[in-house]
Amino acid sequence: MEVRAAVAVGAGKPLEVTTVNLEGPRAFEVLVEIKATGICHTDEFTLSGADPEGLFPAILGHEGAGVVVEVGKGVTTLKPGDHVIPLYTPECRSCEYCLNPKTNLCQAIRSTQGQGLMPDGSSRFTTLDGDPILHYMGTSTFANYTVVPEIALAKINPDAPFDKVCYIGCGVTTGIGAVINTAKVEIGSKAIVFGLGGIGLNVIQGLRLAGADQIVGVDLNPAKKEMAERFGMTDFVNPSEVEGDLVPYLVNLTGGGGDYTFDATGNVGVMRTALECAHKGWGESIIIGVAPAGAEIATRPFQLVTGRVWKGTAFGGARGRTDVPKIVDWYMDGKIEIDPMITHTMPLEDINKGFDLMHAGESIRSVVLY
Ligand code: NAD
Ligand code: AHE
Ligand code: ZN
Repeated sequence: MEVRAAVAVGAGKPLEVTTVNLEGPRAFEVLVEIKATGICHTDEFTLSGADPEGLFPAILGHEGAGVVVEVGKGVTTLKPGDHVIPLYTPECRSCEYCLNPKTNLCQAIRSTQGQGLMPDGSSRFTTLDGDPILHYMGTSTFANYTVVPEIALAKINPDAPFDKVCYIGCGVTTGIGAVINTAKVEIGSKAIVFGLGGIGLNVIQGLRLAGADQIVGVDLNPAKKEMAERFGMTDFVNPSEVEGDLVPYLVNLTGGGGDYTFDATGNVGVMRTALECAHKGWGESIIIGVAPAGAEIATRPFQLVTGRVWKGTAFGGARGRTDVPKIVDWYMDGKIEIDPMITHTMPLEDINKGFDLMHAGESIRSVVLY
């Protein structure tokens, strides 16, 4: 079938909105009509050329929600009409990783997914001339129809609004999950969050949910302060206004350091600061941000010898088919908020404006409505 898609044709180039061919679902695959998709900083990271796994031409997008249109042979858990959120971290429930409660990193299809291919090693997308176009993160939600493996779809409450819950496909789950699943923050904790964008705000919302007492937000953009306060931030720090080293300033502000600190910037210098302002003896620092190809983190080993812990998290440690429907229900029950964070919406034709707003620091989440 012919579908509308925003194609990433090369690193640093604007997406090209055009009509492409999409082949129907093969065995264990599902055709999904995407109704809405968020634009995450990771899409920008890959489009910029900073992603070591970035391939072109490809259809990016990994924060979508939609409806099942057709299922391939062997699909047993989904049927046409089901409402779904595509998962860039699938959940096969049978690989060594899924069977280990210590991780959410299902590896059943990771190698083909990283090559922009479906699990059988081929792509469903081609140009109208028949040239292949690659998938991205197994989801390719910057198209109004996409094909996704059955194990990479979470079935959700059919009453949930697509234009809001698409954000649970990455940002909401990553931020809240980093607090609940990865850090396992206790009531009364003190926390420091670096980067108050689409992910950091959800870390803040997760910290409030977990009962943290002090939630310090750090961002170079003062325009992020107001929204972060709305979601539970107790103290705002703009590093450009701090005289001297940021680490002792934050250690002093938290009375010894954060019990938990989070990087949601992707900047390796910030990751070091986040680790070093974690409390001596027990502070844990969680890396969420994705750093460019070739970037490395560094600190004095003494920081770890003296009890700080450095951790990372992908998709907030969530097992998508199990956890995403629950997070959708939390939204429907009013336990978490999403609507104010979706600051801009646009049709697919204007998707590049969403990237411009992100670059300008003017949006939290832009959502494309099909
Ligand atoms: P965003 O652009 O919405 O927000 C980033 C924020 O960081 C902005 O508010 C910006 O002003 C701030 N910032 C940048 N440099 C800073 C600095 N030096 N000090 C303080 N603040 C700074 O991006 P996002 O969508 O929230 O994504 C944040 C990061 O998380 C990205 O690196 C993204 O790729 C990554 N991410 C990781 C996962 C995961 O599973 N690990 C999931 C989603 C996103
Ligand atoms: N491909 C990059 C890494 C990108 C990355 O870390 N992706 C996160 C999700 S970011 C969502 O916005 C992730 O889930 N990583 C685990 C995985 O298996 O990809 C690189 O550096 O090669
Ligand atoms: Zn993302």
